[in-house]
Amino acid sequence: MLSYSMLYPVNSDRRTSLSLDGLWRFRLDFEQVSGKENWKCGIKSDDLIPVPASFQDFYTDKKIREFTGDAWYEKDVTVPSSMKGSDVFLRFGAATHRAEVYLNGEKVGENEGGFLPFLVDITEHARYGEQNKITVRVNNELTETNIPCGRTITLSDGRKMTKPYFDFYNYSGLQRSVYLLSVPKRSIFDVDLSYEINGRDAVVRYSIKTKGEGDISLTLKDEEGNIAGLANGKEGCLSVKDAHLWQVRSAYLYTLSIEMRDGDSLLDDYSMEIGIRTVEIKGENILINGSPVYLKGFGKHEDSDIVGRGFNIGAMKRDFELMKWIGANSFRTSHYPYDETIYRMADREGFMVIDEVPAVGLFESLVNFLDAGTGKGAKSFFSKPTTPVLLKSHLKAVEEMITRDKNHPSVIAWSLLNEPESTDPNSVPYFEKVFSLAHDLDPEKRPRTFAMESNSSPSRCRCHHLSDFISLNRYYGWYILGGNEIVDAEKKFISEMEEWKNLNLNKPFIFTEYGADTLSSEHKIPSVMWSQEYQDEVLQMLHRVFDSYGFVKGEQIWNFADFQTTEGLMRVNGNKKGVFTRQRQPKDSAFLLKKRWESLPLNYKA
Ligand code: CKX
Repeated sequence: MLSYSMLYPVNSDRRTSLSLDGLWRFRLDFEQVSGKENWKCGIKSDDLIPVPASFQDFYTDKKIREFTGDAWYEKDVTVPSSMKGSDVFLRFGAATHRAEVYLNGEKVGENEGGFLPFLVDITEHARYGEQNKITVRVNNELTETNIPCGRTITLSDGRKMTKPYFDFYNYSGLQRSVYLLSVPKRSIFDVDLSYEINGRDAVVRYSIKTKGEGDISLTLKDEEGNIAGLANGKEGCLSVKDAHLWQVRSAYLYTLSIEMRDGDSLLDDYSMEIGIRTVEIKGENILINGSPVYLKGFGKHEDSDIVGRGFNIGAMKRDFELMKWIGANSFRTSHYPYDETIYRMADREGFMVIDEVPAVGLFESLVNFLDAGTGKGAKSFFSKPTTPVLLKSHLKAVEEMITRDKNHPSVIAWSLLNEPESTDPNSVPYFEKVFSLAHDLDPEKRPRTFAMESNSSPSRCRCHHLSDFISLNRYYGWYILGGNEIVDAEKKFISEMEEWKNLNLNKPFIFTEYGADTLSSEHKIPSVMWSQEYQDEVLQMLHRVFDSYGFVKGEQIWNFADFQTTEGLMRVNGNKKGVFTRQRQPKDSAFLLKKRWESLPLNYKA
């Protein structure tokens, strides 16, 4: 169990969540002098930077953009004296990839893992009613012992540089919101929920973990504010008559309010929106509320101009509007869990989310998109002396992701790795541990999967038996036999699909990636690779194959929008497989997909 509560920060009668977003002082430790100069007591900088944001794209100096090492952030904050007597925390939504936190020069916490929240307990360290100096050292080096994987080299001029084993830019910094929280000493710590639908009625099973003892009561209210269920005690059921179910693209959210009391006195109160729905896999079908669904949508990134991977609430809103316009109903949080606001929006808009842990780059290659796309380059990633340390970080991220996201109705599945080297015999015990932890932690026992690249073929992949549904990332017509050879790409694709079919897995398949790099500036008849006409041709070819296999129960194109990557010969200022540009305007393929997705019913191929 985690040492701190992952509950989303809220304000209530007994809880205060103060946002510390805004401008922080900022300094990069180019000369690695922060220790000698004692920056933990003060970074001595006038440079102000926005939080949340990645630091890279604000500056005009390439040495800053490509900086690898320690980035220091600092802010002076008054901790209100009204917080005295409560437990007081600093909550970081994400510090990429590791952080040390100091309060008034004293180390108060640290964390490794750049895409999930962590809390630092400052109850005994804060000066109440006075200004406190928060100083954070954020390190963005990549290693093979933390996810996502990569390595860090040193250039001839002494500067460090990251070499990701993944295809997105190594944006870093304080990329999500920071809060100052006060939580009662005896408090609600965690909430587990699961659902059962019986005809028109539903049962919400719950289990509440608390810190300290107290009497628990629960009230469930519908969207009109009417009481839909009441219960007492730490564990039990709420019976809901005539339940409004959370449905795909037609969400219904109840508000669950939890109170913890000691006699008449209110110790803690916490409210959250929940959706009543079930998720299960039956044979080749994915069922939501017992009915088969077909997934249409995207692999995405948190990526936008200027703020990089920093949570961008405007881009988020635009993305949901575009996903609705195009007829999508789902997305995968490739390749890391996203900001919590995005799941809250998905809950409200009725999108299905495949939630992915940041386990990407578990395949040693600096051009992983080429090696993985074509089936070359596998070594023995899970047989290294460092593998046990990597596994520990991976399990930690799985625990944090599931604890954080388990109560979102939008989350219908866990993706536990992206394009790992599942051909290595040692991948099997590694995967078994990851898959079994996810099962143990999820009160709803949602389906688990991992996204497989071309090396993970029907005959070579050793781990697909662990997946509840099979997720394929396939690039026929792009990395494999692109351009004029597309006719052979289709044949090769069909022959792989026939191999899968012959395995009789009796599981649903989803294409979690497919597509082609496309420049929004390029049009050409007849088509050439990189032109918009070619992107359409590839999609038409792939859709033909998807449509001819009944067990294919979803398609999530790569990618929603063009995104930033490490620079290189194969990347024109980023990966251009977006259906939308990075500025969120449509390429031609957006209209092709809109026509297709609006015509495919939710229960397509049921
Ligand atoms: N899949 C064959 C992982 C994504 C990449 C995508 C690409 C690869 C392809 C692997 O993170 O961006 O190359 O476009």
